[in-house]
Amino acid sequence: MTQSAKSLTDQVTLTQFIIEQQRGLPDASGTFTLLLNNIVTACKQISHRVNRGALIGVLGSAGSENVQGEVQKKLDIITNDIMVKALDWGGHLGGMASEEIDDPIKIPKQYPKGKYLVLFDPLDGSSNIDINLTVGTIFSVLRCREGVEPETEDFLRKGSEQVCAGFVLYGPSTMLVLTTGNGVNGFTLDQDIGEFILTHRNMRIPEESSEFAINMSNQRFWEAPVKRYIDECIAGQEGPRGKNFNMRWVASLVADVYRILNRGGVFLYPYDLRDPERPGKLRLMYEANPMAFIIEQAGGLCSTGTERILDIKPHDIHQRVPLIFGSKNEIERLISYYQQPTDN
Ligand code: AFP
Repeated sequence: MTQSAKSLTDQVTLTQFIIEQQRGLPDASGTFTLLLNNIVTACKQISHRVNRGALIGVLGSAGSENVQGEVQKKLDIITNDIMVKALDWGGHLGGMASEEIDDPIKIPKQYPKGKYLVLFDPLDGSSNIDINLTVGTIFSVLRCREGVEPETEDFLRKGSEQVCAGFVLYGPSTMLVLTTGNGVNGFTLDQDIGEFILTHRNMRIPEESSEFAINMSNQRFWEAPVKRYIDECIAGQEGPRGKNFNMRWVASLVADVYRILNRGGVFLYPYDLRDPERPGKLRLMYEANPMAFIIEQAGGLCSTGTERILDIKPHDIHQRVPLIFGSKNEIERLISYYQQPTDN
């Protein structure tokens, strides 16, 4: 057998990986594997649409706003429908919640209900879609009380209760990054055979780094700890950190998270004083919680600056939070700045 033929037969598919992981669990019934399979099928369909772009007329605005008051892209609506249609019939879910939809989505009466809840952002970073930058789907899985019709309250659970979180990145290649609470693994979609293949086993975020990601245009609204941290980075070798830093900002959370998982760094979308009523930009249930689960499982830290993201008790399914995460040593430093008295 040639070397390349041998390595092809050694490839581990996502399904094989999940089944092998679940085999070790005494209560595993296979339901979770089937649920994940449906999520992945939806993401493959989304990958196809995103990839075809202008050729199939899916780019541009839909002329509507979502529950957050944000302009919806056609693909926001299409990808939301794909997720719902792929998941509602399977019998694995008690209900779903989408960043694009006001209230939780009920399972149609004709289908059986199951023991999980799924929350998703069907197309994160969608304002980048028309300029052909990386976008993604983010999802979070919680357990559902069996035999109940879940209400909004049933979704309002701390991130630490998630049983699985993941995201699919539609970039130069389509990648799935996944955790079930036992480390983080990355899979690349082999378009020829339509399977996700394990390519990045046990991803770990380097503890040290010298790269930061923040939307600098908000600088004048930042609180003192963030100003101090970024000022010190920018001061470089001559400043208190004694080394030069680099900056990156894709404005697509999935892409920024993926970079940090691979080469370290920090991401900051902190609380800012633009609108004191608005606690942050990113959404707890659809963005912060799943990413926090992944980041912590890869050895990083994820916080609001004053509280661990996974410990937040949600009060609203669409609530926003400040979000700070990345390499452990850098995030610990920034959290320590929040703990010191400041002038504002
Ligand atoms: P969109 O989905 O509206 O493009 O927002 C993307 C996002 O929620 C997240 O993916 C980015 O990290 C962040 O917003 C970018 O925010 P700015 O537009 O303020 O840079």
